[in-house]
Amino acid sequence: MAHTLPQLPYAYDALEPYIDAKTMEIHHSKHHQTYTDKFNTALEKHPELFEKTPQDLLKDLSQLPEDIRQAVVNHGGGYINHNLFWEILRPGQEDNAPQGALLEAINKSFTSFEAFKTAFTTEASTKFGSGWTWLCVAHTNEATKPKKLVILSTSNQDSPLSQGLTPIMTIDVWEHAYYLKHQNRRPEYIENFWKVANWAKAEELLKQA
Ligand code: MN3
Repeated sequence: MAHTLPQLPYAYDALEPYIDAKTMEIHHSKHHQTYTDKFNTALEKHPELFEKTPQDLLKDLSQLPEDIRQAVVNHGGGYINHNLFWEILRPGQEDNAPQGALLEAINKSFTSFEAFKTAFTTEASTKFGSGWTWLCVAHTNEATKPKKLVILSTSNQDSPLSQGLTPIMTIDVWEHAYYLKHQNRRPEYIENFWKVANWAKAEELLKQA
C-alpha cells in the first residue's frame, strides 16, 4: 500500500495570522505531496518495504537496500517529518504553554519553560541552511522519570529517529516553511511558531515514547 498525504487536522487558514494560509497550502499540497510521491517511488523498487512503517525504516538505516537508502532518508524523512509537523501545530493562542507531564519533563531537563524556549529558539534561529529543530525524548537504559528531553537540529530531512531519539515537537526551518510571509526573517517565524505549538499533542507523544 502506497503512503498517502495525510489530511491536515485543520483548515489552511486556521493558523492565521501566525502561519498564513498560502504558505500552509503550498507547504502541504506541493512540498509534502512531493516527498510522499518520491518516497513511494523509491519503495516501489523494493515493494516489501511498504509493509514496514516509515518510522521503522528510518530507525535503522543500515537495513535499507543501498540503492534506495538516501532516497528513503530524504523523502521518507520528508514524509514523516511533515506528518509530525502538522500534528504539533494548532490554531493560535497568545498564552500558549505546556502543562502537566510535559512541563515537568521540560523543567527537569532545561530548568524552566522560559529557559527551554530560549534554547530552542536559539537552536532554530542559528541552524545553518535547510533543516529542522527538534524536541526529542532521549532514550536511556534505565527508566528515567521524568523522561530526559533534548534539543537538536538535523539537516535536510534527516529524522532524529535515525539517531535513536523520539521527536515530540519540531519546527521546519526550511525557507519554504516561512518565506512567503516572513521572507528572510526566520526569528519572526519562530516567534509565531510558539503561538501555534500544540503542547497537548507533544505531551501525548511524550507519554507514548
Ligand atoms: Mn517543509
